[in-house]
Amino acid sequence: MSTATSAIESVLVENRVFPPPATFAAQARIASMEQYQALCDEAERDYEGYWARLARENVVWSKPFTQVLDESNAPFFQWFADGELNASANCLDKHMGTPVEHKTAIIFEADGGEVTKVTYRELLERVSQFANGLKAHGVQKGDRVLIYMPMTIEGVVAMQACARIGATHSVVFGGFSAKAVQERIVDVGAVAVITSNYQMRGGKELPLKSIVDDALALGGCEAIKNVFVYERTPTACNLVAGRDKTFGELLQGQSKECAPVAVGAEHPLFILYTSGSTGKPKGVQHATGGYMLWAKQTVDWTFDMKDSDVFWCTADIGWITGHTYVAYGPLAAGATQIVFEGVPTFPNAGRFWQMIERHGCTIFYTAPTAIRSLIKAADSDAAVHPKNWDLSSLRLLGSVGEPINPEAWMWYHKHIGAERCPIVDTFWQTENGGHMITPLPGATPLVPGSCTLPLPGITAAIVDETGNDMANGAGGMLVVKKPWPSMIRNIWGDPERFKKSYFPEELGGKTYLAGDGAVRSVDRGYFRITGRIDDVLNVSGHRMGTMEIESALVSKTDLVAEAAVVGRPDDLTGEAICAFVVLKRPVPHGEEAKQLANELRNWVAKEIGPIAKPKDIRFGENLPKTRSGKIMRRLLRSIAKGEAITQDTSTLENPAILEQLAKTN
Ligand code: 6R9
Repeated sequence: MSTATSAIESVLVENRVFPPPATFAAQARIASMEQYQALCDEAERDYEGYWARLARENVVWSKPFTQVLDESNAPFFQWFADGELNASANCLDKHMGTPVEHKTAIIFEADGGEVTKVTYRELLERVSQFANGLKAHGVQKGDRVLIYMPMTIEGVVAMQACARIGATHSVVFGGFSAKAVQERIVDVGAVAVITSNYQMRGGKELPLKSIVDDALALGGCEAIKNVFVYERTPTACNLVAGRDKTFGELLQGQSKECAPVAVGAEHPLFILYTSGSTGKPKGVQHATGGYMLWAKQTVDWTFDMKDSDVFWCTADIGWITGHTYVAYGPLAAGATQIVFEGVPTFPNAGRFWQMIERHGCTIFYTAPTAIRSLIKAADSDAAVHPKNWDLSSLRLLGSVGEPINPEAWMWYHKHIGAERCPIVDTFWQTENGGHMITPLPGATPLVPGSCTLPLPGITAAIVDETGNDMANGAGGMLVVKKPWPSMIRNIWGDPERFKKSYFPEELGGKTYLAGDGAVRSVDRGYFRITGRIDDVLNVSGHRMGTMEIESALVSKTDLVAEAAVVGRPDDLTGEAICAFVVLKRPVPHGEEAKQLANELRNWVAKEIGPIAKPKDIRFGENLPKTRSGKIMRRLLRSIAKGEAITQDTSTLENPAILEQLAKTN
């Protein structure tokens, strides 16, 4: 926590304010700041009563709860613990017999442009059939299932089918390596893997199944009894007799009806791995009841979802945003949504805009890194500028994953939103389950670069190292003072780490520590996130632990003696990964340095995944260390940025090393 102060920046002077357009407010669920305030007041007056009301309104309970918040084993909080429900029934069954039954649930656009649509009824049948297939292969309530799938309807079906039978899914993003898949299989104790032969990205057929094969061959995965393989493309893949079954075999003869299994509200719906500041990725465990409540409620509030909307969240199901705002929330809200398999730049950087036009998208939710890369593309090639497409169907825009810089915000507002669509800059984390701090599009006046105010009931605050509230204008650590229903329940298999990471003793042991720095504006008290205060980087909206990358580098034992990884600001990706490496051989230069840097990049891609490849690798004969042997990361951060070192270096054991590292090899 001592690094908190380093992230504190001066208050952004941002005078532009964009009140909600009158036409938007006129039809919005929450249509004024008075209505917002009334909800905040309700939560403050009767915290449990407020959440109980929302839980009754947003969730279909097969057994109603009588308890609301249980703090007896804090910070292992429980919500609605004696209630029972099924997440899949809350997304599908509840719409049967209503006008939503025959409404389009998913408009799927494949990488190559083919479009497939499914209605809620069809989706229910596919999920049920899949669930029956899983049961027939011995997958049971409480089992963990690892999902390693491309963005497809089948990916959503696989998640929903697990939820339907009470199995806990753990989705791994398709960009992770065999080693990363294996570590997650072992940590989560999975009994089955659901994967695809290939995935299509940018016109290329990329293997997934063979990565699963490699993962299983790494050992420790003996609990895996079945690997179910979606045949996304006609290209054959290796199938191990007895263990591997195609989806055709899985679904063969299975009924399209399957009664949803009621689970307790605290039953783990999923475990999703995310990077932390130390050690291995953490398995973030979410509970069924509280998560479903917030997934549904935030879709209605933040996105003001209407029956006529065509919603598009571009996040992959391998990330939390793809869980809450693709696989669960929009379905629970009965929305029509677009699911996209491909990448924003294929066949060209106009793809997103073309798809918005083609499908009449009304609400578009993406990451700042995508916006920045499409701005760059539009600036250099008029043919992919959004003005070439009719974007008039849009009524609301959203941003997620990292701070959005005011320039990108303004471009998004002008060129995509035609100065007509509010932008919801939604701050939240894997651990939060759903939106935490975000504008409400019909109520909140917007300020570019600010996620504005916490949702009603979310007790976000900014404090110093001992938990004292900071005045507006003074930066500090972002915390949430009271538990909320969709919060992380545990780190799978590591309760001690859970307590230490999120509920530190210094803050009293019950306050949730987000790991981000933040500051509230003097005039409005609006929150602005200043970035992580721990050793977590945010590269293109993907969370990466510096320690994780360091461990990957030093595991190349024939070459690497020591490594330190820091982030530096990057115009496109937000942050870029910089590695400082000490080799077990003399410091290389020129071609040799380039070639070794590439070798190390590929090594990291193999150990973690291509998303973790360092952008810069610098070699030195040592790292800057204190006399007690601690690596001085703040100096490395300055070097990575290309800044002159102005900090005090008198405690350094080896000050000469700074000069060497500052030179590129
Ligand atoms: C949903 C998601 C969480 C970290 C979080 C913060 C950053 C996310 C943000 C934002 C500023 C926003 N972050 N949304 N920073 N403004 N609107 O991204 O979850 O992958 O766990 O990342 O992302 O640093 O701590 P996750």
